[in-house]
Amino acid sequence: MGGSGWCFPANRARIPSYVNVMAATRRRSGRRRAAAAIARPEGEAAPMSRITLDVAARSDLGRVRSFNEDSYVTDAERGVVAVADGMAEHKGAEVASRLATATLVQSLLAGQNLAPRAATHAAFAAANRAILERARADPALKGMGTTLALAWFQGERVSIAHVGDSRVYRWRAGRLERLTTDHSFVQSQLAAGQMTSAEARVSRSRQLVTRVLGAAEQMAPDLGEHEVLAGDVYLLCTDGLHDLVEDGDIAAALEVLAPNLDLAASTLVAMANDRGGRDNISVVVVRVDRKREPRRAPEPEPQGFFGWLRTKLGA
Ligand SMILES: [Mn+2]
Repeated sequence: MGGSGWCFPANRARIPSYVNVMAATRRRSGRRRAAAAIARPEGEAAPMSRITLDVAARSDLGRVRSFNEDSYVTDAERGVVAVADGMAEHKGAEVASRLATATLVQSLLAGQNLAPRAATHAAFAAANRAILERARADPALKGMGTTLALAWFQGERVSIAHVGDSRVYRWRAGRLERLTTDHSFVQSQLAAGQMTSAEARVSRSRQLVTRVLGAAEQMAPDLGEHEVLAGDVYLLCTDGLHDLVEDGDIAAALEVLAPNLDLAASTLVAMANDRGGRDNISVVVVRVDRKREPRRAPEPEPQGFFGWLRTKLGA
């Protein structure tokens, strides 16, 4: 891991001051730390959860917009984190993104006895349905929609699913990897060789999303399953971040700031604002650690003369 070895508990144990700083940070911020809940199909033995998740999140208006239409949800206890970026023909963008994240979590919890893939599919379908139904009930909200990106940690696996151009990145061993492919016009142009990445970065069509929840009766997410390793950092973000902050800068920020997730999250937001803050900026960062072994109870102090004698004799 080179200079980033501090992610591993073995190294961390040698830097007690760091542990104390982290504990203090955690108390101040109320950041959630929890063992990832394990949802397995019935009959399948649940492995011991050996990992813990640290989660921090920020959602920021940016410097141009008047409303924040992004939403996020973090449930470290159950291993669920998600971001959503709402959009609307008239109004309701923030309604769509909030409905999506809330329905997603509810549905995942209801589907705990399903396999992760099926549960994730059902949860995205439920979110899509909830948005369509709300729009039908309130014509002012007609045409609202949202992106949705999910990371669902189950023991040593994570399910990644998304619709739209909100992204999930994984930072592992000094390397940043994008785990999602944008459903966007620019991405389709890139894939078809119609556009270079330099052109894509400045294209006026960067905001065009080609798949959103709330646009059609059927809206399936892209799904992926990945192994989770201690030391991994996952970043979920809306385009307010990745449109303005390049992957190299995201990687650098995570490399340096992963030990302090709150600082990592607020720094990423600050970087996007420094580059113009053209859109709402939402980030969720999740660090995976190995669960610490419970400390053994200290040996009782030797009592009385015989106890004293035993310490002298080294028995
Ligand atoms: Mn956006």
